[in-house]
Amino acid sequence: MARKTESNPRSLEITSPFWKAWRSKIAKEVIPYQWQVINNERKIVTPRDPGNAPGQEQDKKYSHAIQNLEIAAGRKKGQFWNFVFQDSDVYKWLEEAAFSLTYTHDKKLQKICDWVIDLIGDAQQPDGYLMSPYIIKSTIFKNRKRFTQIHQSHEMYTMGHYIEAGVAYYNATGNKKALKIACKMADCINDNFGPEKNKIHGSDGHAEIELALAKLYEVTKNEKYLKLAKYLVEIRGVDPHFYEKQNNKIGNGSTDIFPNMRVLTSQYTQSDKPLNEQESAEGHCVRVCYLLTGAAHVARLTNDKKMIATVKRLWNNIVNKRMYITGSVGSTHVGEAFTCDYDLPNDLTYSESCASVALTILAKQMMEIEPKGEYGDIIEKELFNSGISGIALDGKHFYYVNPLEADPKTADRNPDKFHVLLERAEWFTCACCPSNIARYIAGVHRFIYSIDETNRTIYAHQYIANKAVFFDDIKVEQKSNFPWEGKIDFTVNVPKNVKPIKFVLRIPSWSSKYKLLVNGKSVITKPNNGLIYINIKSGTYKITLNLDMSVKFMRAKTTVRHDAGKVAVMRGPVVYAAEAIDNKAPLWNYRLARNASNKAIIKFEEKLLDGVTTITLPATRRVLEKETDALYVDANKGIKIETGKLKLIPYYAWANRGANAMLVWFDSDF
Ligand code: FUB
Ligand code: ZN
Repeated sequence: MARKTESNPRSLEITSPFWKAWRSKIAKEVIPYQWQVINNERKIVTPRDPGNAPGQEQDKKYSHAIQNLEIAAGRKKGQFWNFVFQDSDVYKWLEEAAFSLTYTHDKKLQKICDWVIDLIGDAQQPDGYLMSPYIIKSTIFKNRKRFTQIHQSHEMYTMGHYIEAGVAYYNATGNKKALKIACKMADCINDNFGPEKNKIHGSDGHAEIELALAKLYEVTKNEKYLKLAKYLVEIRGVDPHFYEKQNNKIGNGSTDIFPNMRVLTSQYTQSDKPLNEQESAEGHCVRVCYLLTGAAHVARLTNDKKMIATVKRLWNNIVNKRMYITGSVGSTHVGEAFTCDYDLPNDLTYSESCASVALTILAKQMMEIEPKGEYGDIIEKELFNSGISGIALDGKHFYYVNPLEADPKTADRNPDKFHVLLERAEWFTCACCPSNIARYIAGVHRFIYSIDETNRTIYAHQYIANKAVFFDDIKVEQKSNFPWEGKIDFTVNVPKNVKPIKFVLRIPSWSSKYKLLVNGKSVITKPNNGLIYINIKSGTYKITLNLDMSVKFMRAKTTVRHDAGKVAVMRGPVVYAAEAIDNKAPLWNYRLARNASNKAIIKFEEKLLDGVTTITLPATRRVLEKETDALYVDANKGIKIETGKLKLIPYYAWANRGANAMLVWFDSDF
């Protein structure tokens, strides 16, 4: 059966000033920094940990990630340290390095990566298995057999991350060993999991392997991997007590990998029922979004209509009812999870960086199923907001949790906010986010285009300036200073003797007004599902799209309690925030009048926060009352109001100038 597989531009060079700067920061600052951390060359200071606490002693000063693999490979002696999925920090670093090599061609880095591949190859067991704690067998892993507590072990999650890295490294450098290791791992999982009687009938407590196997299929075209991915998507929840039964065989929980995990419901791991029966996105956000990414990918490849409908249903639930305006998800730190529709607290949110990465890759898979503008809209929302708020401008500090409201006074005193940091941290003991954000930015090229070669259609989903070459030597150049300016210039060249193509542009949902010129002539056409289709015959076409970059006040649906009566400010895809460093605290006393957006002063400040466009708005402010004033007063007594200004910066850039209050939603008269 013909499969709708992914196709990529033959080459792509990002020229966008915004993304070029970010990607160069990843190459110059982030990759070397993270390498030092995972290779124990740098002592780290980790903050209070928001995630699950493991049932073993941790070394909070060093990562040990490379060292664990060295011990597993027999190159060094010692015990296993830190989180059970510590190996995945190496794999995500390897993937970010692989993506960076496509634009830096840095031979020195490639040498380190080759060394890492050899190390991984040495640590891998003859049957393909690799998970260092289970190979080293120290601490709580001493008498543990592999795959006996997959609720908590992350074995397939971790190997999935390697498979992704192996595929990326093979694609970037042609290193066959990297791919061979990935295939051996997948073979090992295939030998242990599947419908056959002698195999285990469950999937990892943390989805990831499904999407990784689908990727491995795309590069190898080996049907075995696709079949296994499908099996692992579908087996979850078939027996809702599967994990419980496995856990009970291990003991009463006192020696668990994560002793607190047993009390969580099966919804936490999306295993209360089969995916096709699930009506809403429940449980741990990253798990949900990774699972749906894998499910969407497999469903497209196998043309599984029922699963496509399931993924769409859950996608709609997430983006229409459970997502913050910045694109982040996860309303509670308890279980790092979704709660219920429209429960979107701005200060207590979890909004994990990994969940934003996960929602972006889910959107990418949705877009591959059906090229609608809404998927590109969400990718753009993530990219310019919660996706990059997880990393500091210095490239060496990271957020795990991305709140939309922060207050230094309560941050340290209110235990409900223990997970919210006012400044990004050097690292985390549970370090899933730092390398996830870095691989995301280094791999941003993946989100720009999708291609339907059969129908000779090229979709430009993102306005990230680039030069790309497609099938039949079709060349596209995109020039812009987005997101600060809304003029996007395309040059599309289709060689002579080549059949015509369709070139498709997304009209972002925030830009209902726009102007489109094709070869100087104005084109007036209504977008179809957020997309405009342009027929291109051979020759060179000049296309100019002018998007509406006016300042917009956004409100939430009236079902959202936390944002009632408030507005958030956006310009283009960028959500803005106020910080106390620019404005008189407390920020919650500011009020934006309905017409204030028309009086906005928009300024590109080159020296501020690596160069950002700021917005200054006329605002009123409730005067801060004295300590001696009564706590509650008759409202008829009125309140003193002063007029002033509110200065806003892009949300992603907050907390780069020391700890201070921050706010996204402001009182208004809407
Ligand atoms: O369990 C692996 C990762 O650690 C999850 O994706 C994060 O939420 C953190 O708990
Ligand atoms: Zn994370």
